[in-house]
Amino acid sequence: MTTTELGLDEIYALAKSALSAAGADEANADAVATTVTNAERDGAHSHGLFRIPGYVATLKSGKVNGAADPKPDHVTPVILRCDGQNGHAPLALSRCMGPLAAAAKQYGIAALALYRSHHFAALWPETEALAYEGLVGMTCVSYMPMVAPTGGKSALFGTNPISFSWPRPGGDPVVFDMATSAMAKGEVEIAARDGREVPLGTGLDASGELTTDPAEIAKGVLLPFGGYKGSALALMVELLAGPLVGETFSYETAERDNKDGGPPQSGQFVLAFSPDILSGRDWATQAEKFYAKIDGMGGVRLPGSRRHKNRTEPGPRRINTALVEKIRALAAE
Ligand code: NDP
Ligand code: PYC
Repeated sequence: MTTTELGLDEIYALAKSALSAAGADEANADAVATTVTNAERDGAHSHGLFRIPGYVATLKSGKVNGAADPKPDHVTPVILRCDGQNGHAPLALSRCMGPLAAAAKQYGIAALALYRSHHFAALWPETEALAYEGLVGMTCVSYMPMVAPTGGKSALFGTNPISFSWPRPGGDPVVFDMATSAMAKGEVEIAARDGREVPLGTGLDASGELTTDPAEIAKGVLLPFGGYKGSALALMVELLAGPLVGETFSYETAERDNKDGGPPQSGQFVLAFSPDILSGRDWATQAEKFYAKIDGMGGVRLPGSRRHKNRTEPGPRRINTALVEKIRALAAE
């Protein structure tokens, strides 16, 4: 793969210019470009610049409102609902996380229901934002059908990621962020682009047979991770990010989508809780002892630590050259 070196400021400017050229206003272009830049900063390439052509497609097709002005609405002191106004999710989320954290700090627990929103990113920005406020965070989002429930051979679930974060006073949180499919669709697409095989068990080809060829999986379906256990978690995400927040199941999402290749209208559920209020003891010291045990085991690492290490790298990031050229062309339109 040929790559081009770009600094984080160049990544941000490139992403923002393509979004602006497609009609996003300053606030929306800034929010999406920031999310994309932070993904590249952390080495989360499948949800960085790789997503810009899809974001742009939704602006051009008119599916997404590039001038959305979403604001959280307190339904109760601890329940926030936010109408995403059919914008891309990053602006709504950046405006909701502060009020959600404030409610959880005051009352011990708070939840956000985001609807009429278009999520195309990783989920750790949401849970990490809560953890840096000293809160435990959880979130999930559904998508469009790509994953066969265990026992089936046709797609019903989205890749339905779940993220969880735990705060570490004075340090980076412990955070996992994972698709409930054996592999995120973005990772499968990048493997296909780069000519790499994927592990057996990732997905089925169009005839329902296991394959390691990501291009064949694209014609078939992904499988849940961990068999029926991952399938149950994917089902949970369908419910939490669908009916619970006033949105659709992935199959319903796909039925109304215009198939422009970018993120569909969908829902997101975010939960924040305060260990200070819930625990009644020194939860942070207790958790640190647990992490020390994990670190002492050898060969084991905490989830999130790879990204946090990447984050400290000051230099430019290496981006697929064809992708850079494609986004430059979009920015020039
Ligand atoms: P990965 O399988 O790469 O990683 C999942 C989690 O496991 C990460 O938190 C990762 O931490 C951790 N991890 C990986 N390897 C180890 C290890 N050896 N030891 C301990 N922890 C480990 O992620 P996925 O491919 O499942 O998902 C990639 C991204 O795709 C996610 O950010 C997800 O939100 C996004 N996504 C978004 C969707 C959407 O609809 N918006 C849909 C599906 C996925 P670390 O990061 O430190 O490696
Ligand atoms: O990687 O599965 C994925 C994905 C879907 C939507 C955004 N990312």
